[in-house]
Amino acid sequence: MPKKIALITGISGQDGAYLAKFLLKKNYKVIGVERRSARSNNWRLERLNIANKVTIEDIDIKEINNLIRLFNKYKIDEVYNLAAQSFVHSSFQNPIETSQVNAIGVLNILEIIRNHKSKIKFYQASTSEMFGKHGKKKQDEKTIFHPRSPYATSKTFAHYSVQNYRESYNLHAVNGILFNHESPLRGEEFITRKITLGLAKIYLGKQKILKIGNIYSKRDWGYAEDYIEAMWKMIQSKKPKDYVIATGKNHSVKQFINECVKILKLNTKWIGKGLNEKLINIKNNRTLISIDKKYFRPAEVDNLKGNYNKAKRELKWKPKTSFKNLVKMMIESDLENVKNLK
Ligand code: NAP
Ligand code: G4F
Repeated sequence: MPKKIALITGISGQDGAYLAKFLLKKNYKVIGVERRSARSNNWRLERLNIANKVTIEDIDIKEINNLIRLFNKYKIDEVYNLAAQSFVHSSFQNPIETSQVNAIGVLNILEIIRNHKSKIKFYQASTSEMFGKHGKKKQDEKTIFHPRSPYATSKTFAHYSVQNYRESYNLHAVNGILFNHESPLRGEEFITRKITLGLAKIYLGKQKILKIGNIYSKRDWGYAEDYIEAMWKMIQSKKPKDYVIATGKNHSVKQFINECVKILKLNTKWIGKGLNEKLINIKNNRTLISIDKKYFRPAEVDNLKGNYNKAKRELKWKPKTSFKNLVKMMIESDLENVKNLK
């Protein structure tokens, strides 16, 4: 039987790299879409030892003509659209670029699939950020969206576009509403990795202080590799539907820091309030973490916690990695990274 062909946009990102590894194991031929850049950004594929096992095509998903040529070049079975300007903070500074990629980029691909003769399955990387100011204890597929950033509004446009193409043109298109998922391959700008890398550097004497924003916002943090399996299961199901993927538990940024401190066995305490709150080293009174206004967002999503019951029931999916193990895995990986820094 010929190999199934999967197209992953955003293959150089955290999820793209893990998904490529997962699909290669399942014997897919993997085509990866990457934006051309002066420096190679394939470090994640290299870390996973799969850089030479995937075919890379240099394409920006904002450019429909190049995408059309790509879909004519390969007989694609499944598309996983993970490409995005995925950093919420940046989306406030670059709302138009964010929307061109996250909203119009998705429409470009949906249009191509609609016009294609063969049945191509489509997965869209939707997000819990769409829930925003939700007012619910837990969020599920029926929770009303209240997006709070240009990132979230652009993703909400894409989410509804997927539903609309499914209903209008019978596309096999699904939205995975994934809550935050992290790993040692997470980008350094996101808070979990910023903390694990920052504290690893402080622990090993390579940095003095870490400055961050709102430590009281809460996220439902899961492990990226667990969530990749859910993407694949979603696209395999006979009837295309949307699913929430989460752990059902959440923690604040402060709790994430406290867990790291525990693993590193640092003797610390929090002092002060508001912008003056800081984490200090009890031994020498030195500040390890302080608050900087510049990392606050014009509008915050205070609290996210997902209800993944539908995925559990229909896809037989559930998260495997606990919060504690996730933090441990990330801090241990960053201690190694920092030790190897030149
Ligand atoms: P990520 O590490 O930031 O990866 C995003 C990828 O998109 C990168 O490879 C980036 O390429 C690529 N990209 C950006 N703009 C592009 C463009 N115009 N054309 C082609 N490629 C482009 O994000 P991630 O954490 O793996 O997340 C994957 C997807 O899931 C994203 O759509 C994100 O919004 C969504 N999501 C993530 C989470 C999470 O917690 N991780 C949760 C819910 C949803 P460069 O390397 O060139 O920048
Ligand atoms: O790690 P974050 O930047 O992730 P955020 O904004 O929740 O978005 C991530 O998860 C979404 C799923 O819900 C994805 F769709 C999206 O692509 C991305 O992967 O921030 C998490 C929280 C926020 O409340 C932020 O205000 O941490 C708070 N935070 C506090 N100090 C900080 C900082 N975030 C960052 N990045 N940097 C800080 O210094």
